[in-house]
Amino acid sequence: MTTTTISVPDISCGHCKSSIEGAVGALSGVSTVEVTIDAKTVDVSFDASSLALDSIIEAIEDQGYEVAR
Ligand SMILES: [Cu+2]
Repeated sequence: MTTTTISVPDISCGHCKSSIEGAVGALSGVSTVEVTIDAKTVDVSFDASSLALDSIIEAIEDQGYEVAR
């Protein structure tokens, strides 16, 4: 299992948290996802053999957020 922290500067409220956690959590291969609103980060644990980090980033971007790469 791979754990990574993705920085998403646009995160500002509980709506951001639920939409990002919902989108990333729906990806097959994701074990856990937690958005920390104050830190504007997304902590993700996922199976890197079945899911690429880019796919996680795309899922966040599809929700309308820019990811700091
Ligand atoms: Cu928000």
